[in-house]
Amino acid sequence: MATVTRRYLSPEQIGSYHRDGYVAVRDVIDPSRLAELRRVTDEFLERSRQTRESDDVFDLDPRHTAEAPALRRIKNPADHHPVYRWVAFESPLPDIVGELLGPDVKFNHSKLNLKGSLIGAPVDWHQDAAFYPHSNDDVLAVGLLLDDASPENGCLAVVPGSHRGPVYEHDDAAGRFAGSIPTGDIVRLDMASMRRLALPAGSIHIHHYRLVHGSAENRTTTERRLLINAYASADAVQLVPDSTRSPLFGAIVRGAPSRTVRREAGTFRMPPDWSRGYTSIYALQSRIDSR
Ligand SMILES: O=C(O)CCC(=O)C(=O)O
Repeated sequence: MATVTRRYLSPEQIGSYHRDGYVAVRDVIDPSRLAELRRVTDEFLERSRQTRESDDVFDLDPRHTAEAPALRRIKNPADHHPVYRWVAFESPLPDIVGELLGPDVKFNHSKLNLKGSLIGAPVDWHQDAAFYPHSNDDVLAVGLLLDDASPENGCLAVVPGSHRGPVYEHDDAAGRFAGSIPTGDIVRLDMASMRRLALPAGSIHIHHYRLVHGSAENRTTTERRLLINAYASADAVQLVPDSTRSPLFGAIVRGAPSRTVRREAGTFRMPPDWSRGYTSIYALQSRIDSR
């Protein structure tokens, strides 16, 4: 059986991922690659000026204009530029994920969330598992910080240990999937233990896909950009159709494909079928009227 060589994570970091549902690692990407990622992301922002409506590449804030672009997400960035693809497949990220889930790891999806200066794009409390449930829980997301992230500019916030609790329904008062956990369930969580992951650019945070997490708006005059790549153990099978429509969905990033499916994830609500088109978490959450 293949084994995993541990080069990046200490036993303490691996233990804290399993106990708390998240772990942060500093200085994962070197400054020159980081500069390239920022430059390429600036180019996408420039390109978004020519776009009026969200499409397969850009998810636009309703305030977006050509003069003042308000791009809140680049969809499937690994499909659109070699440097984003490098992060997803060649950088230390897949090796680090292999140390947590390995040795056989597959790619799920990528997205680049942008919180422009004073624009915001807050993300309500949610669990990724509610969006793309799998047959087992060896599924996680890695956020690479392109800018220093702080509580003021909307760094990721997590509820430690919540990955060991239920996967909550993410519905609005009318029973429609709304992409966020209702307040009635949030108040039952240990919100006093909530942590805001303030970290320098080039760091990553990794969160378990059942972990409750979210982020506040950006109240500063600088940007907060977060490149997220999600991965799964090769024997975790997604229980809903792929909504990204990316050719990279399910590609093996480390090790080998699995000939078996591991089932151990328990019971939770199925999300809607987005196989013919997914908007974004921002669009879903903005529909919330009352709870
Ligand atoms: O960009 C963020 O702060 C969090 C994003 C997030 O949790 C998501 O897109 O699922």
